[in-house]
Amino acid sequence: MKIIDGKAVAESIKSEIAQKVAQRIKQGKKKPHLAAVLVGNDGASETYVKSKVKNCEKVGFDSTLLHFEESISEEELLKEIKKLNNNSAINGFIVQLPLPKHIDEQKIIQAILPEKDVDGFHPVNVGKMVLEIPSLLPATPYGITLLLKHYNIPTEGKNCVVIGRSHIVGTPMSILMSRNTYPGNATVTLAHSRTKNLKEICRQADILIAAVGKAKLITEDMIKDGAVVIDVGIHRIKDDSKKSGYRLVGDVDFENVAQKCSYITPVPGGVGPMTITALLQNTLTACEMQEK
Ligand code: BQF
Repeated sequence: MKIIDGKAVAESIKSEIAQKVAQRIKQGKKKPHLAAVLVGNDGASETYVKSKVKNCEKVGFDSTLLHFEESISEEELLKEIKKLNNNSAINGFIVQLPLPKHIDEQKIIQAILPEKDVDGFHPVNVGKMVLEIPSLLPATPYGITLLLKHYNIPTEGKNCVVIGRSHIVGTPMSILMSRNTYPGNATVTLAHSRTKNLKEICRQADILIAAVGKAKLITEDMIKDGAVVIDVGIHRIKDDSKKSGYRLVGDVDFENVAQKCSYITPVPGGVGPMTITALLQNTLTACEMQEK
């Protein structure tokens, strides 16, 4: 069994991005510039956004954090999105999800200029992904493809089971694994909350990608011997022995599942860091595309 070191792969790709930025500076080009929009005061969201901004600094990007009160109206937020669309100094921006209930997420996502949509959530980018036209890919699924590539994990003709059909992870992941390229060419099953016989379906998986949103739901009895297990879950479990007061666990019961796997991603340090790196890569790509 091999533990996939997402943190190390993320660092290595980030150093490549940093080199490309240094090269750009030498050629008299601008630094890529990412903006992040944060609404309200959710602790986890604040942590994620701060980490994104910090990672921009690490690779030499410019970054801007726009923090609005929970009470901002949909109309005001749409105005802010338009400003970012029209600001040629900003190459890409994200709106941290989830948004407060009084704001329609789809309306916000659709207001983002597709060329600046570095989260890859806009319908134009989703459509391009489906049609295999080069586009900005959703960060978490994109990050997972970078991990599979880095470890040279075969995917062609494999049974891939994706659990969870969110628009952010499960749905795009199932599309990427079905595409006629590497990584891809897998036979994909998309399981979800209405799926019957989840255990039997999972046991067929050569590659199991868990994005369920339930801590330790995936147990060893659901795993085929030698499977590749990618854990997208991230749950805070109260732990008074930690400085933060919590520890992180995934959707997979790591201790027991790991025994049966050929490869497995840990939580933390698996998919999470790759999500951030994929976002940085998208920002560089957006910047380069805008120069053409
Ligand atoms: C790690 C996210 C749920 C809902 C909205 C590194 C991150 C997490 C873990 C991170 C996530 C999860 C992000 C680790 C961004 C991934 O070391 O294991 C990084 O920052 N993520 C997000 O922006 O929004 C979310 C999960």
